[in-house]
Amino acid sequence: MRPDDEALIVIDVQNDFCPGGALAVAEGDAILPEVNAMLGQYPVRVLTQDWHPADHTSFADNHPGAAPFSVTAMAYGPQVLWPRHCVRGSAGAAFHPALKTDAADMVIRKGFRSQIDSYSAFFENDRSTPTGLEGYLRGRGVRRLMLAGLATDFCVAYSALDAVRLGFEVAVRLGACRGIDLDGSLEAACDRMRAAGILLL
Ligand code: VGL
Ligand code: ZN
Repeated sequence: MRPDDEALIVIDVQNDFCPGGALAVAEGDAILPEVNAMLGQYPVRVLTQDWHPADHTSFADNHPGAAPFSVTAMAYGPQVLWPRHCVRGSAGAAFHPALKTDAADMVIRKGFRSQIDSYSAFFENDRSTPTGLEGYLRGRGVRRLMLAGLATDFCVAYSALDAVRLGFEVAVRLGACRGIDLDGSLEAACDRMRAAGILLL
């Protein structure tokens, strides 16, 4: 077992991000054996779940004429318009059936406000509205984080970057992550994480 002050954060291992899902990440389900093994090794285990209302503004089909994967300007900055995914309560929003969810201490849902997306497990995309995860981790005495999940270049990277900004020591297990890679976003995200002092393993 890892030291008491370490937490594993498993990002968005949901059906819609796995092959066959609405926003499938290539080989998204290939990370399951490693993620499940890691869930047995950390004293604090958190799962995140992308959880959108049907009228969420990150869905391209809520913007007449907009193409999926195009970028629009929101009050809080640029926002990619995604195919409709992870609608709360839908089969696509459920965790992948092979994920060992019983091992989790905490499940945090994000992206539940219609007007703002939330890639990060810590803050919504305005980078200031908290999800509450920081308080949970500090309350349990956590100082170091290991991240894994989907997608490397969006929810994993945003979570990792927010976590270092909050003062946590952060590592990402790249073998237990897969990326979307929109216009080179995977390499850009890895560069930003490295520059921020995040250990990419
Ligand atoms: C994600 C795009 C939209 C992710 C979530 O989990 O990386 N990406 N919503
Ligand atoms: Zn989403």
